[in-house]
Amino acid sequence: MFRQKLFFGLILFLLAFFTLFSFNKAQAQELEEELSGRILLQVEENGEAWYVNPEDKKRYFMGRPQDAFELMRELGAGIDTAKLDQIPVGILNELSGEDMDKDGLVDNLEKALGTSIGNKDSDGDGYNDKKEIQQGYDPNGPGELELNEEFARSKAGNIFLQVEQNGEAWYINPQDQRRYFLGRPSDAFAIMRRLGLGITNSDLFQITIARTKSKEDTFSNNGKIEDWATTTSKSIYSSCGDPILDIESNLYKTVKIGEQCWMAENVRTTIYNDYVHIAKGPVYKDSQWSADRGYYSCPPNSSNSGRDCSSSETLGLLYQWSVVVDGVGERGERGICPEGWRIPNTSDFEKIKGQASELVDDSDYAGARDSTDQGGYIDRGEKLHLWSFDDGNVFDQEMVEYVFYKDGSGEVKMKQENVARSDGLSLRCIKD
Ligand SMILES: [Ca+2]
Ligand SMILES: [Ca+2]
Ligand SMILES: [Ca+2]
Ligand SMILES: [Ca+2]
Repeated sequence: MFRQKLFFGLILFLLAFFTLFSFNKAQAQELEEELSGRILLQVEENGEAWYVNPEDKKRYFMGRPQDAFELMRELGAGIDTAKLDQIPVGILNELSGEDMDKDGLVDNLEKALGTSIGNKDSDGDGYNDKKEIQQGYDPNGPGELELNEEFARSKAGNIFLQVEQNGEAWYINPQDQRRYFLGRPSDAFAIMRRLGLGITNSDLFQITIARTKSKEDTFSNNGKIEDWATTTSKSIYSSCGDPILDIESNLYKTVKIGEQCWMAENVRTTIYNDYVHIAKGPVYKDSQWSADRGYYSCPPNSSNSGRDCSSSETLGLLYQWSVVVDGVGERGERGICPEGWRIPNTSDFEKIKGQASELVDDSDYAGARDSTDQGGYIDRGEKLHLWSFDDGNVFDQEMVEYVFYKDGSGEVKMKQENVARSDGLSLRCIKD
């Protein structure tokens, strides 16, 4: 037994040694193939859902219910009803809406299926509509449905839109090769999650991420880009002074100080650069804040609590150290600074000494969360605490921050301090 293990271990080692790259790549391809068309739920995070599109085998982040619904429509392909009818129907309780004739099929599903919404037994053969569909019989006439299992199998994982109807969306679940009606946005989200498969981060990360068109539509739908374009006659970053976009579509003004280009606003993303959500720390004072657990916090609102994120548009969010540096310099540039931007360090800050007022204005003083006070809020409206990318007092595991404030004469000043990793501070990124 031991010998056998040793033997296999040796083979694995040799494989890994000689063909590490292709081996990993093959493994990733196998995984993509296996998970093609599946909905994946990130069990090690907060159950974030991804869809592996069978077309390109890339994973698409499903986001919120409305995002997921738009994504389905974007990735869906038109199909004739005659073709669709060849795929057996799956029925889940997640579908909401009125069921007028109380036959167990909600009205919008019946409309998509072409059965009567006002008659339990559309064809009057003594068997109700739901029963006929579940057992493979034609609810609209005599005999069985003409199902084509091979066709259903070949379309596993696809999303179809009924072109002859109103574009109703269906998902072909790879597990049972049945089609599931996606209904309204909230239904679609619930159904996709219900049919989803839990996955570890390490497996998920092997599948390439796709950037979706709807995500980009969202940018422009928010009007932020147009606003910028019209008010500043500028486009997304090409030179300093242009706005820069983060992974979550937040737009930041930029400012040139000396030779450097800085963000002129505090970072406010709630997702890392690989689309994984950053954990939100407990809202009020909580002992969890005594350690660096990779939390972000809303900035303090006017009542000095973080119960809502209403001030984040102006003040940005507060992050613990490990969020800011997550993966930076190790497994690629995960982090939260946009691509091509980095965390400023002591020498960057020292270069702008005397020009601090060019970097911050009155609306930037977000304060901080103090981990020695269980994450209580301090300095709101008075100070801006920015992370610096340096080791501070190594013995105490402290890091370096720069604190911006106004002195007695109203002049903006900046000073360096040591700070606990577990504190929640603001972040500005600087162009590489
Ligand atoms: Ca019904
Ligand atoms: Ca009916
Ligand atoms: Ca019937
Ligand atoms: Ca029938």
